[in-house]
Amino acid sequence: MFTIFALSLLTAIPFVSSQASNNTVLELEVVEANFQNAGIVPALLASFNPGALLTVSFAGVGDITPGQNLTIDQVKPTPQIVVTPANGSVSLGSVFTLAMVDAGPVGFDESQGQTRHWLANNVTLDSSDGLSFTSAVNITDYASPFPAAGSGSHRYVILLYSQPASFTPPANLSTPGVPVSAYDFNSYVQTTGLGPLVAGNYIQVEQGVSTISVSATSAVETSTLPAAKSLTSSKSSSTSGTSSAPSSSSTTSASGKLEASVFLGAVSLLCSFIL
Ligand SMILES: *[C@@H]1O[C@H](CO)[C@@H](O)[C@H](O)[C@H]1NC(C)=O
Ligand SMILES: *[C@@H]1O[C@H](CO)[C@@H](O)[C@H](O)[C@H]1NC(C)=O
Ligand SMILES: *[C@@H]1O[C@H](CO)[C@@H](O)[C@H](O)[C@H]1NC(C)=O
Ligand SMILES: *[C@@H]1O[C@H](CO)[C@@H](O)[C@H](O)[C@H]1NC(C)=O
Ligand SMILES: *[C@@H]1O[C@H](CO)[C@@H](O)[C@H](O)[C@H]1NC(C)=O
Ligand SMILES: CC(=O)N[C@H]1CO[C@H](CO)[C@@H](O)[C@@H]1O
Repeated sequence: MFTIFALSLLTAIPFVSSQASNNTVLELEVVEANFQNAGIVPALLASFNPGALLTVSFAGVGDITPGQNLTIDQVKPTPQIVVTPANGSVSLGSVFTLAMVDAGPVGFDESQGQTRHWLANNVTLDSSDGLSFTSAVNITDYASPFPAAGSGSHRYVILLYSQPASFTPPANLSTPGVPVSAYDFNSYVQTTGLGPLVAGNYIQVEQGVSTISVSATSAVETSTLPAAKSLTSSKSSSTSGTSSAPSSSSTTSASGKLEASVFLGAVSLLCSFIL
């Protein structure tokens, strides 16, 4: 048993070094799997196939993992956001709309829309592909999450859309300083002509003890994602036993990322041991 495992690790060695420089592909798959797992797809987004990673960083917290649970204090500062294309073929564009919406807890009835916590048009990129708001139209300034106590773990989804030249905002969302309110996010995207969706990420914030019941959650198994599997693509036997793609609702991405690095760490450790 161990021999087979060790042999499969040996065959995986050539893939390990290339993986180190291509974490973006695996990280994108982790984001996509978490969007599925948390029901963001299909409840908020019909589909989610981003060409880039949206790295969201809060002062005092650092880069978040998709779906990370944060406190209301941790999310008070406006986050810094950086966009990383999956590969050299992805063209990001130059003008964007950034939106953050409260999509409620998993299973929330979104038929009445979502709460607008941040909406900026004419966002651009700085020389490091960080979002720049210098010439942005800040429709709704970043309003830090503050979900009602006992209302469950809310999903705050941050999305970056390409903003075409034909973009036309609705009259009541066309000037800066519109306060937080509910709106039909998908209708906004469709009627204004935004798209495609470039990148996205999300956080979870909860206050108090939830008085609602949410559907059962299961962790995203990072090692089952295609980019992680390509690490071990030359062995087919040992992956077949693991559960396939993520199943239903919610998130454990912090551990997902951890699993990935633990997995890679274990591979390199064993490799150095074997060699
Ligand atoms: C680049 O990344 C995009 C988005 O993940 C993917 O659709 C495309 O196939 C990739 N292209 C290449 C050449 O790897
Ligand atoms: C828009 O808001 C950002 C903070 O999110 C701020 O840095 C920027 O100066 C604002 N842009 C304009 C044009 O007011
Ligand atoms: C926003 O950008 C568009 C071009 O994409 C431009 O036509 C428009 O004037 C800009 N709005 C402001 C307020 O700068
Ligand atoms: C903007 O107007 C539409 C109707 O045209 C309304 O449904 C929507 O709630 C309004 N949004 C805001 C933010 O006032
Ligand atoms: C985040 O909080 C939710 C609800 O409290 C919980 O179900 C989930 O396991 C937490 N996720 C992580 C990654 O800690
Ligand atoms: C081996 C491989 O796929 N390398 C890619 C890693 O990602 C960069 C972009 O970040 C690509 O340019 C490489 O081709």
